[in-house]
Amino acid sequence: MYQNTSPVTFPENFMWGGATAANQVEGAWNIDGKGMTIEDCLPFREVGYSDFTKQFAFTSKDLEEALAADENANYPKRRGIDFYHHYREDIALMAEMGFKVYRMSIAWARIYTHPWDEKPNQKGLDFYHAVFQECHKHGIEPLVTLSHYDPPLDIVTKYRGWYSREVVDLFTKYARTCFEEFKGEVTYWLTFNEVDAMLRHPVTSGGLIEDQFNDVPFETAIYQAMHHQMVASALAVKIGHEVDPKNFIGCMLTKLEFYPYTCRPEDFLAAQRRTRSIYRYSDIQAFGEYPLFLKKEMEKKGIVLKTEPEDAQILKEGTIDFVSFSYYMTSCMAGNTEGLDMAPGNTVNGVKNPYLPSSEWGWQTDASGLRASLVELYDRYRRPLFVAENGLGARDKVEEDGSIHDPYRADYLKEHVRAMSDAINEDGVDLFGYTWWGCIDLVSESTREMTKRYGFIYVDLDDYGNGTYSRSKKDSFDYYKAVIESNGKAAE
Ligand code: BGP
Repeated sequence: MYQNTSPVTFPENFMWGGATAANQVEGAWNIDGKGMTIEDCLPFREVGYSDFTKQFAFTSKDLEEALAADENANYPKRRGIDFYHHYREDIALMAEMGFKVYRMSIAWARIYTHPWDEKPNQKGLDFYHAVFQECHKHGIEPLVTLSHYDPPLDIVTKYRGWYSREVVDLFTKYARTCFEEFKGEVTYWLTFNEVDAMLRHPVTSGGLIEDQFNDVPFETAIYQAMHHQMVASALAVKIGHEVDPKNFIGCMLTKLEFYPYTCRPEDFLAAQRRTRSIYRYSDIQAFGEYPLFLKKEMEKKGIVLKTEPEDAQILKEGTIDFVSFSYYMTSCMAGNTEGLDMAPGNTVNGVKNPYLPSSEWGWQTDASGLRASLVELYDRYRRPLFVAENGLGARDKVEEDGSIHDPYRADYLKEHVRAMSDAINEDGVDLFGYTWWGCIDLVSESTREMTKRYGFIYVDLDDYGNGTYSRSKKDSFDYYKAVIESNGKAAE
């Protein structure tokens, strides 16, 4: 258990809240003009969690099957938790916990049925207006991610995902529509969720299906697609600032903390190398240019990017205002991993740390790692920080009277709140908000299951779509409420 080293206190206007993503909650995948996304095509697979490559494997054949599937086929993202029809109730529950901020994402394919359409889909715009108005009614500030893993399917089939330069224009058109349309309703924005993730799962982040790339090495296609996202992100930041100078726009990276497995120098170097690799793309978003170590990495791999003469200027002009990140766990790195136990994460493996507990899904929970991450990020970027995701996926048991006792979730929260407080008060980190991931149960990104639950709010739905979709409060609901009410003090 993380022991705080000074009293738990937070700045007066600290933004407490929770986070979700459109593709994991909305459902309503094919109504009111929503176009299909790649997420709608990901089937539920009974392959467990330890080998994420099996979960993320996706071929053109899988796509064909998805397109031919009837309504009995199990594509969990198509139903989500039906937030589309429950958002009023859900936001009211968030308000009851005292949320100051709700991090959510907009589904590009709901705003443009086809990304090349000239006009946006009015029903999609109406839906998000209604959601934002509902938030404001309760005094909740929306924090909106423009792209949280759900490239429109048209992008995949017509352009081979973000590999094609045309997608930059389509995305910036969509971004402009959002900034203009929701001006005054949204001021906190993120461009791409876990911006580094395309290197780990190119399908959901970039819409890249490996077997469609016979003319170019797949790795090159990934780096090329990343370049396009960087240009698109910078352009979106610029447009956002032009449309409303009040807009405060951040990047979002997967903050993974890696410890050296032993004090062997080669283990330290392995950990340092791995840690540095997570900054490849947020460095571009923060500093406006490719870091030298990324250029070297591409050079070594023989990757030559296709760029446009204006790209360098675009990257320079579109740097972000704040840095947000997801943080779940830490793991270890070793110079030589032979014979060592590996610990699974959602999409990242490392050597298992013998000093840390693991969640039921094998993620090694570690509040000290959050404190370390905050320090590292602040020292690197000198920008305000925001914890956009943090949480514990666990199996919950519903008692006969309907109650759900989840002390493990409250404990996880308590420790991480303590660690944030120390980072602010002792380490001098500028942190202005925290959104618990999956504040309401939702479909897992890596395994597409409902069994792994993050929420303070329980949703009656299983991995196969059985259930009433009804919402109920877990014990942790009251605990988070107390934490927010006391501005963190309840975690002391
Ligand atoms: C992050 C993603 C989220 C979310 C979370 C938990 O990587 O940004 O979308 O799902 O991880 O992961 P999982 O759902 O696989 O448990």
